[in-house]
Amino acid sequence: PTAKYRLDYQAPDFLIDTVDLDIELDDHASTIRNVMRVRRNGQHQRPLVLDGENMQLQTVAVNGETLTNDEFQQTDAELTITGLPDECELSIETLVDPANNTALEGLYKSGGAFCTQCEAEGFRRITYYLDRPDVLAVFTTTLHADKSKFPYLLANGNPVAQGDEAQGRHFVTWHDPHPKPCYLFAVVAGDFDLLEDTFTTMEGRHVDLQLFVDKGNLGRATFAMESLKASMKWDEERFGLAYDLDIYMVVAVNFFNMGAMENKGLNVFNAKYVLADSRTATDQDFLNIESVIGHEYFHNWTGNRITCRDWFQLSLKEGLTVFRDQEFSGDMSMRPVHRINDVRIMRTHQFAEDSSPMAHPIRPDKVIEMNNFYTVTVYNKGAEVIRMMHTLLGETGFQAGMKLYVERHDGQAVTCEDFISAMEDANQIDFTQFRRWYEQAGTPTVRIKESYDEANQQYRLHCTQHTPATPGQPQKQPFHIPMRVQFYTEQGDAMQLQCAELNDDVISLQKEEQTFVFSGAASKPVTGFFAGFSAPVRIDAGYTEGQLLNLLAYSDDPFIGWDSAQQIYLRAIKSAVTNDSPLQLSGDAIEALQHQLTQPDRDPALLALLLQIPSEEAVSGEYEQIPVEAIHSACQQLKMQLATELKTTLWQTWKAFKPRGEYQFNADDIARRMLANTCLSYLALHPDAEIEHTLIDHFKADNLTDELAALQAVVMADHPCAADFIDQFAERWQGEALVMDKWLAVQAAAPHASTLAQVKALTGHAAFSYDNPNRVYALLATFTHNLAQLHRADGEGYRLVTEVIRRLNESNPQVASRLLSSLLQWKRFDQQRQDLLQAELQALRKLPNLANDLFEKVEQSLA
Ligand code: BAL
Ligand code: ZN
Repeated sequence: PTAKYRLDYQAPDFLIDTVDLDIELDDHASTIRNVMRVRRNGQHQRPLVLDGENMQLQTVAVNGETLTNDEFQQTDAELTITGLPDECELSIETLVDPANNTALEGLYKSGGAFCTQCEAEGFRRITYYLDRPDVLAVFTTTLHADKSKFPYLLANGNPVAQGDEAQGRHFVTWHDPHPKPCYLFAVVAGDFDLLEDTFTTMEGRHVDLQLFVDKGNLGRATFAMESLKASMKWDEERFGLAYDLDIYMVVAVNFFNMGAMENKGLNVFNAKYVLADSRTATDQDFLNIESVIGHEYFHNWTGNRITCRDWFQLSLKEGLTVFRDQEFSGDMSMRPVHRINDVRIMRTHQFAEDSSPMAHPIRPDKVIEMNNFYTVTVYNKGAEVIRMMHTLLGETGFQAGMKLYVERHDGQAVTCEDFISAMEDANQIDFTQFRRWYEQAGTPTVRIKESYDEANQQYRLHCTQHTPATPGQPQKQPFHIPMRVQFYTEQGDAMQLQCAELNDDVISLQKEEQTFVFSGAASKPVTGFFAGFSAPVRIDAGYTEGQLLNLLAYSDDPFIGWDSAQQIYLRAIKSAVTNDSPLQLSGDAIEALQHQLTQPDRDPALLALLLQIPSEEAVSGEYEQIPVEAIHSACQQLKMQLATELKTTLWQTWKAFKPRGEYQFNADDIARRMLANTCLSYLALHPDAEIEHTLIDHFKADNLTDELAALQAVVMADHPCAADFIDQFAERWQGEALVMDKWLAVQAAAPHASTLAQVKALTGHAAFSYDNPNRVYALLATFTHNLAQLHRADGEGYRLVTEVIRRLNESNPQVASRLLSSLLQWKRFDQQRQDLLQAELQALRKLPNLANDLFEKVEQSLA
C-alpha cells in the first residue's frame, strides 16, 4: 500500500463533463454501461488513467469504436488509455457482483434491496472513473430491474422517463442537473413503504419529500420526516440556504457501514438513524435522528454544492456540517445538554485519538486508506475549529463569511484554505495563526495561574499553552485559542472586569506564555474558564475544591457548572489512584450535589449530567501510563459512595421525576426521564426490596427509554434482577434488530469480570451477526470502549477483538478497522499488557491479504 500526501495534489489530467449510466441490476452480475464525455485538461499528452477495482471489464469504446486489448492497460486498480483525442465519448461496460459485496462499498445488496455507498472511493467499484472529488459531472442514470421485486428504482436528481420492459422488468431514468463528484452518486432499488410529504422553499420551490423504509415500518418514519422539514426550514432561517431540486429522498437500509450518506437528492441512511417510535427507540435515538437527518440535509450546501478538492480537505465539509447540525440541534431544544454531550465526545474520544499513534490534524497530510480518516478529529474537532471561528467572529461575522464562501465557491471543489480566506475577507481579520488548527495535531493543555493585587484592584491571569508531540510533528507552534471567561464574586454575583484584550468575554491566547491584567476587581474573582468549552483544549486551572464548588453553585454557563462537578469527581478518582487509597469524595462535595438536587429551579437534564461521573475510558485519558485496575476500582467506589451518601435525596428525586403518564417526546419530559433514570442507576446499587420493586415496575414502562434504563441500571449494578431482565428483554424484542442492538450493547458495556465470557457467548446469539455493521458495533465496538474488560490482564479481551478483526479483514475492512482503534495505544499500558497487545498487533500485521485500512493503523502503531 502506498501513502498519498496532501502537498502532492495535482489537478486532474482529464475532466468528465457528463456521465450516462445504464445499469441492469442483477444479484451476481449487474451490468453497468457508462458513457462519458471526456475532455483533456490543459496542454499535455499524458494518458487517461481511470480508477477501478473489484469489477470485470467487458468493453471499452472511444467515439463508438471498441478498443482492442492492446489499446488499453488494466491493473487491479487502474485502466490506462493512451492516445485519446482532446475530447471524446468514452464508453465502458463493467460487470459487478452486488450480492457478494460484503464490504458494503460500491453497489451492494442490503437485505432485499440494491443500494450504493460511494464515499470516499466506492464509485470505482461500479465503473472505471476519475474517482476524485474535483471531477464534477452531470449524471444521467437509467436503472433496469425486475418490476415486482424492485418497484422503486431511485437515483440522484429528478425522474425524467420510465416504462415497462420485457420479462417483467422496468426502467426509470434520472437526471441530476447539478454537476457533482462521483462520491455523491447513488442508486437504490427495492420494495419499500413510502412516506410522502412536501416542503415549499423560501424561493417558492415545491419539493416532494419521500422517505423509503422496509415494509411495515411506516409508523416509525414520521419523526425523521418532521426532522427533515425542520432542517430545511432551519437552514433557510439561520443560513439563508434553500433546497435546489424538486425531490428529496431518504432511504433507510439495514446494512450500512456509516451513519448515513448525503448523496445528491437521494440520502441513504442506516435504518437506526431513521426509524423511531416510543416503543422501539429511546429519547437519544430520536435526538440522533434529528441530528443526522439535519447533517445529511445540510450537506446539500456544505459538501454537495460546494465540495472538497481532494480528500485531505474532508473537514471542509464535515467539520462545517457537524457544526451546523450541532447548532440545529441546539436551536431545536436543550442547547446546554447537546453542548455537554459534544464536549464529552471530544474529551473521551477525540482527545484519545490525539494522543494515539493515529493522531492527525483535522486536515491530514498523509493518508493510506481514506476510510480511516472519517474520524472524531476530522468531524468533531473540525466542528470545534469552526465553532472557534464563530466565537471569534460572532454570529453576524460568521454568517458574513459563510455568505462570501457560498458566493465565491458555489459549484466548485475547494479547500479548507478557501473557507478560511472567505471568513477572513468578509471580516477583515487575520487568521494566519488560527490556521495552525488545520495543520497541527494534538490537544493543547492550557495552564492558568491567577494572582490578585488588592491594593490596585488588579487581577492577573498567567496563561501557558503546550501541545504534546504527535507522530511526525515533534514541535508545535502556539495555537490561537479563544478563551471565554466569566468572573464571579465569592458570593456568586457576576463581576465585570476591564482588560484591553477582552473582546465580548473572550481572550485570545496566542503565545506559549501570556499574562493578562484585569482592572476593576474589588475582590478576588472566582473565574470560570473556557465557558461553553470555547476551545478544544485540556484545561488546568489549578482550582481548589472550594473554587470548583463555587463555580458549581454560581456559574450560569452550563459547561462550567457541569465541568466543575467533573473536576471534583476526577480529583477524587486521581487521588485514590495515586495514593492507592480508598476513594473519598469530600463532605462539601456531597453536600453541594445534595444542594443542587434539592433546588427547585434547576434543569433536571443538567442535574442528570451533573450526577454522571466520567467514564473509565474518559479517566484513562488523564494518564500517560494507564493504571487500568486502579481506575476501574476508583470509578466503582465513586459510584457506590454517591449512591450511599445521596441515597435519600436520589430516592426523593426519583419520586419527584418518575414517569407521570404517557410517554411524550418533548424537552421537558426528556429532561425528567434523564434525571429519574440517572437516580435509578445509583439506587440499583442498593439491595433494597422497595428499589427492586421500582426497577421491576419501571422495566414494564410504555417506552424504550425507561425500559432500557431499567435494564441498564440492573446490568451495570450487577443487581440480582439482571439475568432475569436480560432474558425478558430478549424475549420481548427478539426480531427487532435495532432494539436487540441495545441489548447487546448493554451487556458489552458492563464493567464486570464476566463480561468477556458473555460477549463471546453473544457472538453466537441469533441477535448477532458478523455481516451486519450495526450488530458488530453494538456488541464489539461497545466492548472496545469497556476499559477494564478490554484491557484484562490475561489478554483475553485483546484476543477476542483481534479474532473478530481477523474475521472481518477481508469481508468488511472498514468495520474491522474501527474495532482496531482501541488497541493502538499499547505503549500507554504496563509491560504485561504492552507485550500482549504488541504480540496481537504483530500477528495482525502478518495476516495474508491484510486490508489497507488495517495495515495503516497497525504500521502506525508499531512504528
Ligand atoms: N459523508 C459521509 C457521511 C456524513 O458525514 O454525512
Ligand atoms: Zn457528513
